[in-house]
Amino acid sequence: MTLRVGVLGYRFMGKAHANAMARLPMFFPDAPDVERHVLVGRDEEALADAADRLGFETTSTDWESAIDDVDVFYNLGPNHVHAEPSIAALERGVPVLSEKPLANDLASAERMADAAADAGVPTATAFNYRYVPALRYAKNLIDDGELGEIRHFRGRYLQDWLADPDAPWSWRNSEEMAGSGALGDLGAHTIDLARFLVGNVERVSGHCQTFVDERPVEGEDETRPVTVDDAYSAQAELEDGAMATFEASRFATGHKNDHTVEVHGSKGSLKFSLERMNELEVLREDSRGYETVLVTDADDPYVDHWWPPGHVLGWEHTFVHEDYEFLSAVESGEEYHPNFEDGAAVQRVLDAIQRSDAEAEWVDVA
Ligand code: SOE
Repeated sequence: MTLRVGVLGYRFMGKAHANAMARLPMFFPDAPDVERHVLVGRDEEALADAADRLGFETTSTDWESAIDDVDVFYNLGPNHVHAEPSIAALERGVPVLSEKPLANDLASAERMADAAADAGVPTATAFNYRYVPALRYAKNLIDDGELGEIRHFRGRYLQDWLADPDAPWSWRNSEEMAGSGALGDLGAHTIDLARFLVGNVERVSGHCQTFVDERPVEGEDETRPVTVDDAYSAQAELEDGAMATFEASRFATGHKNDHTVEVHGSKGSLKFSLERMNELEVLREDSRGYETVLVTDADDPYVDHWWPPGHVLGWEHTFVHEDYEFLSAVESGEEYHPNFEDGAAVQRVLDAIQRSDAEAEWVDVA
């Protein structure tokens, strides 16, 4: 059976997922047969061009009719567009992948998770960094007890694309549309990795900061207010008593897409950097220092689908792994993680950090 996929959104994430689907037949021969069936958007001319470039059969400017014509729906729109089309698709029994964060506010995320539970079909929240082979390898080390009792998780996601005050306004600067800034855009990834590698976040103390409070509108002679954070930091307690620190910024000059994770346990530690995404620094019990493991051996996660040892992978491969696993779950009907409940769990932490910042005190995660 061919899975007809409908995709809402055709810019950055549209290209990442269309590329991933195109790679499946060549590198994952046991993946479901997938047709990039309909591309959904508003601008008919831009949509037609995108459909041609991204390999879609048809286009539609009406998501409600599109979801009646597909076997899987990918919602890659801005955060405030995640809830309504995804819930409508789920009510029709159509599995949904939503880009992260799950929504622009907690209530919408909870409605999406409830709709997913009611529908009983696979859902995905697109936390693609779970699919970095080195982070899968890290999870296996932790789950096998190689690090002992986990005491610390430290996650940091630094970018600098808004350090220029003249960088134009976008939906990512709007609380109404995005829900938050660096916190939800970048922090959602790091908080999900904390859940993936160590455990749930139980309470937080957070700080959100906006450095530039209005930005020029591209092509217009006007500015719009920035109503979200440009950066955040938080300290947290994870289940089983581990301590966590989280940080993200869009103003970290010199850092382009610098996502780092460190975990310290009673028997060992590990360090990961997205800028060296094929490597994991590992400190094992009784060793004098960290060793650099190049996670590209044939028996390392996903590597056997690609190239011989040392022929490194890139950022886009995480989407291939993610779409392979999700679309395989859609075909088999098996449960998939990270799903909408995982997305809602991250949204509860985002909400708690915003409440803590507003109340200037520690806050339990709902
Ligand atoms: C923000 O610049 C961004 O594109 C995020 O939205 C993505 O989730 C992240 O993977 C890369 O940076």
